Amino acid sequence: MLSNEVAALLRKRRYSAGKRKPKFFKKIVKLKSKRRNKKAIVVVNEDKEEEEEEEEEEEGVSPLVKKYWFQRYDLFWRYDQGIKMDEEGWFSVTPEQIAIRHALRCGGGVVIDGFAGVGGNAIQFATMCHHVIAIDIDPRKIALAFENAKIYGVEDHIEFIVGDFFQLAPSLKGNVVFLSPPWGGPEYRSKESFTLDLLKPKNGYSLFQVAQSIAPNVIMYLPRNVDLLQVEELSWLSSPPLKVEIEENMLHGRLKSITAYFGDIAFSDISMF
Ligand code: MGP
Ligand code: SAH
Repeated sequence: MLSNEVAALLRKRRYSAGKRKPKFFKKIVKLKSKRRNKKAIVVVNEDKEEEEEEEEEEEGVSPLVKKYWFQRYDLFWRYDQGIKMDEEGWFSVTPEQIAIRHALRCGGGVVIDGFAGVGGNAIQFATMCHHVIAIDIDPRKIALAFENAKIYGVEDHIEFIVGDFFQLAPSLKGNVVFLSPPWGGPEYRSKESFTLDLLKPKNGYSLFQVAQSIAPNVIMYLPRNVDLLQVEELSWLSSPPLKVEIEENMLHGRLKSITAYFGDIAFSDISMF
């Protein structure tokens, strides 16, 4: 059903664009059906010159962003309705199905998204009728998140704040703090084991302790190669130790990332508040 709808969207785009050659359309459909077994790039390279020309012309994507652009409907199902990203947004945004899962787990109340980026998570929290406080240090990210939230019709459910999460923390209170900080770029994958000191702008221990001062429940979105023992140890930073649940986020049969739930939200069903 998903792939039919994507194909329909692509068809619609092709017809409305008018200038597209049927060949391009055919290639993209082929790409959609093959991308899960990683043959997508091979298909594109059959006619690399034309494909790159089309992408640059229509999307302005850089080589770094290209692979994420191919995943655009996984990132935002409504991508074609005007979703806007910057480079960091492309490689950091939480894929929509994973963000929905996070939002379902919260159940209700006030959710503080301390590192909101272009809004991938904040939008889904708001869609589930939570009151959301979305913070990002980069004003451009907040502007993009606001525009993207409008596409999902949830901009009025989100309080957007430009600021440093660590500086704002003493003035914040909520039910859940959601943390998806920078991991140091896509190079995070080169580490055999991603230790919590590699998180930016502060290490995972400081980050977790600050979050705990705001809310009894903390969710951390982490690299798939994160040191799981260290993640579990975070729960020992409070007394008595918090419950902790670690979830592997699979997308199209591949491990994308890890989510750790701390507090009563761990092992909870969807309506805890
Ligand atoms: P990825 O490993 O860069 O992509 O990021 P992919 O497609 O799994 O790469 P492949 O070549 O191994 O197939 C996977 C997911 O991690 C992204 O979709 C983001 O949700 C998340 N992510 C990646 N980075 C670099 C960050 C980051 O710095 N911060 C946050 N919060 N999330 C990130
Ligand atoms: N979950 C987001 C992606 C977050 S990427 C999404 O789905 O769209 C991490 C974000 O943290 C970046 O946008 C970066 O600007 C922001 N950031 C970095 N340092 C910060 C700080 N000290 N306070 C708040 N935001 C910060």
